[in-house]
Amino acid sequence: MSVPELTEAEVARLLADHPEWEVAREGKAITRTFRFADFSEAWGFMSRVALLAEAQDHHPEWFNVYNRVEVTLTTHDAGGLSARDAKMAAAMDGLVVG
Ligand code: H2B
Repeated sequence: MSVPELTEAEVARLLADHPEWEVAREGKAITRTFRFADFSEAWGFMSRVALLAEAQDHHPEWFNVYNRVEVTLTTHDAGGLSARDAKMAAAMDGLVVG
């Protein structure tokens, strides 16, 4: 299934809306490192994201050590960034504020 890749302007907008994220893989992905109080908090976040990922059929790449979760988002079906990554980044940001 083919998904449209974000334009440069759309990527700029994504970064403006989500300043904690940065571009990786020569513009093909975005990354953010989340830090929590401890492993339990980190795993709780990952569990919530896992449910979102299944619901959205869009899955993060991530690396966890204790309280740290390094997330990379990209869309294989687009060969780069798509609206799915923007949506997932927004959802993840929403889980760690408020
Ligand atoms: N996750 C991510 N990050 N990118 C995709 O292109 C993708 C996915 N595609 N999860 C989905 C699943 C696809 O492989 C299935 C078949 O819908």
